[in-house]
Amino acid sequence: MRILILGGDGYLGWPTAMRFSQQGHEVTVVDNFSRRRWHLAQSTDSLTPILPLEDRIEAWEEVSGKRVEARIGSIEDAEFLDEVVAETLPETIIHYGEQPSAPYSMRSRQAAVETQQTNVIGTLNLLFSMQSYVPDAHLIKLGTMGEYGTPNIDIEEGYIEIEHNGRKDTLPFPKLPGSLYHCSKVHDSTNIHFATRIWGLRATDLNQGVVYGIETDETALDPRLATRFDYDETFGTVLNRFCVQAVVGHPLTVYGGGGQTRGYLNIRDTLRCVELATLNPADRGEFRVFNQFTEQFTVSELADLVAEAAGRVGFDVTIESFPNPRVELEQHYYNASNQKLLDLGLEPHYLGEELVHSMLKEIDRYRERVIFRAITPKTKWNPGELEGGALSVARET
Ligand code: NAD
Ligand code: USQ
Repeated sequence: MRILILGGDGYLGWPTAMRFSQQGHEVTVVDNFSRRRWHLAQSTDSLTPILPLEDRIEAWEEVSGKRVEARIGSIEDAEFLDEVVAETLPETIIHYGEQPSAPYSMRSRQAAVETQQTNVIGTLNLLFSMQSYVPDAHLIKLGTMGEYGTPNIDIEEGYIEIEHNGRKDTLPFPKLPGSLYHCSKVHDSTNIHFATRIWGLRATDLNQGVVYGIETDETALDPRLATRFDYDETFGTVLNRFCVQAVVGHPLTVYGGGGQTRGYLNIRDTLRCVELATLNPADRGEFRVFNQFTEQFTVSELADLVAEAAGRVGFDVTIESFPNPRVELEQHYYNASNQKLLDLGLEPHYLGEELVHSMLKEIDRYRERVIFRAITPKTKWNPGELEGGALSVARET
């Protein structure tokens, strides 16, 4: 199959490219290296040393005998994207190519605008390129569980049957995004749904939970194939951060009460879910939504799990409650459905001590690279609380 992976230099995109290439698919990746630039701008870096894309591709060819093609440019650039799509004629497009951090989107007006410009306009451009050149291709778009927020009812997979004033309909599940990044994903979903209804495109929105993990089958083949692994307050996700904190002796940074519940999954399961969606495409005109996570945890449960597992292998771990920099519920109902990917054959890698131990071992190899000052939470959701008051939000911080 011809597969185009947008954001193929990223945490999830690079391992996905290797996986599909390993299976014999024709893979082209697109990236504009914005994620690398955002780190450079804030003087942070991936814990794992990552090679430049071309070097990764060469190393992969050497190890596997398979070639991944790369096109460098932004998906916000319509001319560039049209050219890539028209030349590669993908049957499946896997779209990871967005600004993925909630804190980044909340740090300033400029960062919020950049996030929505990158994400919403990039995806809108893609829909036009698909309509023009590959209307039959299957779009697999990485969305987020955070589109739904934390409503006081069970969360369904994309749609809910509603009865109102004696009439019934099945409608998109209500959205309560918790950051301007999460809002961009809601806007994307609306635009993609529109393109399936009006133009007859086919799409799967993977509403993914928080991903953790440092290794996949392919990255483990050679250190040169490592994917990025971030632990800083902007780009690191919570379990990856806790594991790094445990290794370097930083208190585990539980925000507020720690009762915030989210869906989580291992990076290996991300790859399998994307593969299952690829092998079982949506129909023409269908906007299919899968909730892509395997387990639910509170932040405190994750901290306890990491502290206990790390303690057993000799790390001295403390847990600290930090004033919550975000505006979010710290105690709430959370019960989300995730049946559809299980029905397609997903066999989850559940989080347990063994998995945490393997992460700690890998992280320990790179402990000298950890930048301590990048760990403490700084980005606040409420502008009024920022130093200098609301006016300071209008400027880049
Ligand atoms: P990432 O930042 O590592 O990967 C995204 C890649 O896209 C980066 O390499 C970046 O340079 C590239 N990119 C961004 N804007 C681009 C543009 N305009 N043109 C071309 N390339 C562009 O992030 P990730 O963690 O791999 O996440 C991938 C996707 O999955 C994102 O859409 C994210 O919102 C979503 N997601 C991630 C998680 C998670 O926990 N990592 C969870 C749920 C959803
Ligand atoms: N949290 C802490 N301590 C930390 C970091 C986070 O307590 O050191 C808490 C946060 O307050 C939040 C929860 O952990 O309640 C998850 O935070 P996160 O930073 O791990 O995840 P989030 O900001 O939600 O974003 C991540 C990815 C994003 C993806 C999203 C899936 O960066 O790309 O969309 O997870 S979801 O959470 O389901 O929306």
